Amino acid sequence: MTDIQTLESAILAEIEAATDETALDAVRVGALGKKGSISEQMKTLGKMTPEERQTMGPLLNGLKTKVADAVKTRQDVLKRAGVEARLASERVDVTLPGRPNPLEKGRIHPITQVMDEITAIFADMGFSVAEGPDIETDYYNFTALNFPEGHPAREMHDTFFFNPDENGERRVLRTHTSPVQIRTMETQKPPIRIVIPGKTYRQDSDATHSAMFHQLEGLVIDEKANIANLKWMLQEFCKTFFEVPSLNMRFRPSFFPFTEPSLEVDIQCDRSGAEVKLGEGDDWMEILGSGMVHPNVLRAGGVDPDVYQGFAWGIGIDRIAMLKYGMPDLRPFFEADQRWINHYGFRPLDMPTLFDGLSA
Ligand code: 2NL
Repeated sequence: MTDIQTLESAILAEIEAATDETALDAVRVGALGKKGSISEQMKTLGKMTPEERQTMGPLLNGLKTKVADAVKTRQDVLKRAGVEARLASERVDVTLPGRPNPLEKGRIHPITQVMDEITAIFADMGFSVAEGPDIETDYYNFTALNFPEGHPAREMHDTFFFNPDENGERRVLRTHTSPVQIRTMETQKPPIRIVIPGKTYRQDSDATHSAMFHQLEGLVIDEKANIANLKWMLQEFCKTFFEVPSLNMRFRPSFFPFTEPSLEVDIQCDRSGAEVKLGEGDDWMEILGSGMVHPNVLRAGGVDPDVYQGFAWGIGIDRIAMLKYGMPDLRPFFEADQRWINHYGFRPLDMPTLFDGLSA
């Protein structure tokens, strides 16, 4: 008698103490399962006298029912508590304003847009895109590009120099993307047709110059690459990029250490109105630099100048972005002002392609 009462209060206490459904089920199995405490008691009925059995049988059955009922009641409580907890944790304020889809609200920076436009044009001409590190060695930034040691051109670039390392070598923030061309020549056999978009750094900044700016360079190397190819290709590029059907160009002799001969390229424009019009008028605007790759540069890249020749060019991205999209000031490019990017930015899914239009 007391045994059964003790067992009953022990089991009922365990049921009350169970704080989740798994714990409760363990209690149930511990009492009513095959080897549970109540089932063990049931097994003793067979060895009892008929009188004992007559009192113990109903008592144990009653206990069984009571425990089963208590488990069920506790289960309902725990289930409801679980639902309440979930409702509380997953509560949603349906009166909050909806979040705009990032694809609708986000904007592509004009620099990224212009880089994508230019790479789309050159990809169509069979070029691939190459990239390299922003931090370069003095060798890749200058020496391999035919800048003699101590030549003033090294200082002309207003280079950001790092402190010299233990070997006395000083690394630099690349002043142009040309080191990538040297690295490519070292690892790829001609013919080579690459464009290199990327960040470049020079220590001069004012209203029209930022210490970090963007350049896109191109390189073609094969056995017959020549100035006629260069001129045609740049003309096709300018017409496609500025989205004009025809465009006069002017090639002026210039100097870069890494090209010989070197040419600066102007495009026809009209500045008589409020805004500059390209492809009409009788004025000129400088747009890019180019030339035939200097034999010393080919040699530095492991290319034999007696077998191969090449041409290269470089364009300042930031400036032609301002020109194409009528942005009068360079400084907001890097100010992360939402109002500016909302005004001048591009929709993320409108990828520039030659068949859909570059700036659709
Ligand atoms: C400019 C002029 C230029 C190059 C860049 C180049 C690279 C190698 C060899 C030869 Cl590895 N040339 N690049 C050539 C001519 C001009 O850039 O005014 N850029 C904004």
